[in-house]
Amino acid sequence: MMGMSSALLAPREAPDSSLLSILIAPHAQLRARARPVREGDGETVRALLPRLFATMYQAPGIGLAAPQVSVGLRVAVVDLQLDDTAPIALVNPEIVALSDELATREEGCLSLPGQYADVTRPNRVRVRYLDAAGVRREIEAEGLFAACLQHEIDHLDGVLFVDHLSALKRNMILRRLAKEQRQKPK
Ligand code: GNR
Ligand code: NI
Repeated sequence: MMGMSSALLAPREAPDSSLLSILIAPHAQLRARARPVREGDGETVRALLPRLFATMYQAPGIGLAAPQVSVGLRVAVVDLQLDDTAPIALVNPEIVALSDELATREEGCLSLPGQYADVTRPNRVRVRYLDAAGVRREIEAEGLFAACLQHEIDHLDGVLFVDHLSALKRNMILRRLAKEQRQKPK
């Protein structure tokens, strides 16, 4: 109905100014190596983390890395949004161990919207990082959680999930994405 902006004439929501815009491939900033967070970056990181979470939830996604929102720092957030999982902020994350056991699962990426492919990675991973308070932590993850951590840390190194595919599949996905972005200019 004309003028029926949302359920029961609720006021139109204001745009959320904390949302950051997500870069879409191929963008050079998605291929750059992010630099480590250092002491002087505390305020930048404190301001960035809530915006990364808000942007990830709005997307919606289960992870988001700073380079995807044009910030070249080694920062990412992950929230699988399942029953027994908690949101996690990762500053300067490092993979300290990977399992020999591999797992294949379908991945997507907010920087390659609408594109999905089966990616094979180690099924378990151990990651060392600083949390939002700057406390050094280590986590062990498996399954989807492990895939997501590897996917986010890849972003910090300029790597996208399609880089784990054959050149044929990678190019097919990148061409399809380019075509879809052309059809739907924003
Ligand atoms: O939302 C996302 N889903 C996902 C599924 C399987 C493996 C990794 C991911 S991460 C992705 C969000 C994203 O692009 N993070 O960088
Ligand atoms: Ni991604």
